[in-house]
Amino acid sequence: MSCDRIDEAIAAFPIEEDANGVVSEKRPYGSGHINDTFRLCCKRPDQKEKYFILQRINHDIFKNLPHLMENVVHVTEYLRKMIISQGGDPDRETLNVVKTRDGADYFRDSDGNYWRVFPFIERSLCLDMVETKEDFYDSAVAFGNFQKMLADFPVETLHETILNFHNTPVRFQDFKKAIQNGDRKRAELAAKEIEFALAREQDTAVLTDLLAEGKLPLRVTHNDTKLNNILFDADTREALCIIDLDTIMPGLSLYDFGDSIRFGANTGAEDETDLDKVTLDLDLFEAFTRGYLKGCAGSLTETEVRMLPMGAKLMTYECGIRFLGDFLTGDHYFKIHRENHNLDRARTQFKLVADMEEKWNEMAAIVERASAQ
Ligand code: ADP
Ligand code: GN1
Ligand code: MG
Repeated sequence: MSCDRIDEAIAAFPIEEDANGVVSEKRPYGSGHINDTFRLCCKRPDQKEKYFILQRINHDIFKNLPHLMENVVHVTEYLRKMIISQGGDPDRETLNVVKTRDGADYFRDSDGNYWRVFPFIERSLCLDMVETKEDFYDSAVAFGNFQKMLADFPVETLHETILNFHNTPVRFQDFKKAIQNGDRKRAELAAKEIEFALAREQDTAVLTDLLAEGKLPLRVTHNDTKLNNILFDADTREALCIIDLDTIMPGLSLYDFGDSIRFGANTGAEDETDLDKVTLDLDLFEAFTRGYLKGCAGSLTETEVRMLPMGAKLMTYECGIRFLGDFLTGDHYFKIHRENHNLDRARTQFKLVADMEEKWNEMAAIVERASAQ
């Protein structure tokens, strides 16, 4: 990752004054697939350290940075007030945007890159895989509660940062274009996966059709609810703060539920190469379902609840065709760290979809039991 302009970016924010120290370390941080994230350490005269997150926002993917940052600021300020009114700690329970010296929400460097800064939420943990069922349950309560907190947010003020982000039929069309225009050799290597994906076209419109028919409500949703987009309190191990707010947009609750299951209820990693390790853990599915219903506190409609398994399957399938489409067209969207990385990722998603299809009745029974309580 090139970070030529990182010093120019650091200088644009008053972080040394805020921290009363000097930036003594800057290092790449986290395992996000989209932005370039750095952790900055400021050392004070008394040797104490204060950290910040500096991010170069991916403007190939997010085309309108002012709109994106307007969403993030608007939502975090809204959450901040709500957390204060509920007696919580607004410096730990939501992200807070650090303004530039000029009072702006982001900085544009001389190469045209966009940067932003958040105070680093200290004494927190970020997990790339579920370690305990309790953690996953807590994350579910937090994501459900997040949606509930934003229930009265003025949705008309939110910009759509990526059009049709979870519109699976549109994603399917994009995938077909990727097959047509993509690399022939890669398509041969992925022939089985392409066949798997094409065979499921009939599923793609289930949720968007229900939305169009008015049978599912549009809500303010996060849209990228994987486990490493939530921080846990390192002391209490409770879910603390939901991060990565770039895709907050009007959406379906099923997107948030489904994406969490896709990532967290997988017994293997998102890029596991041994597919025998990749299955849907029904215990984790149950824990997340219970937690999410609790966090949403009765706000989900009967149809939303009934569609939870479909949310899980479609979000997993959709992510699979996105990874595979990116593989076929040369890996320009998701960061990769090895050859065929996006193909490996697509394979895990499709293995998980196949396992969900086998466990469909059990998933439905779990949802029914959880919602009856
Ligand atoms: P991406 O869009 O690339 O996934 P994220 O906003 O999710 O970027 O940030 C990447 C990682 O950086 C997160 O998974 C988390 O580990 C860490 N992170 C981001 N913001 C904070 C913060 N304010 N405090 C602590 N860690 C953070
Ligand atoms: C990306 O930014 P990150 O790594 O949290 C992607 C999600 C995918 C996810 C797959 C803006 O999330 O949609 O589900 O990778 N974010 C964007 O791990 O496309
Ligand atoms: Mg992230």
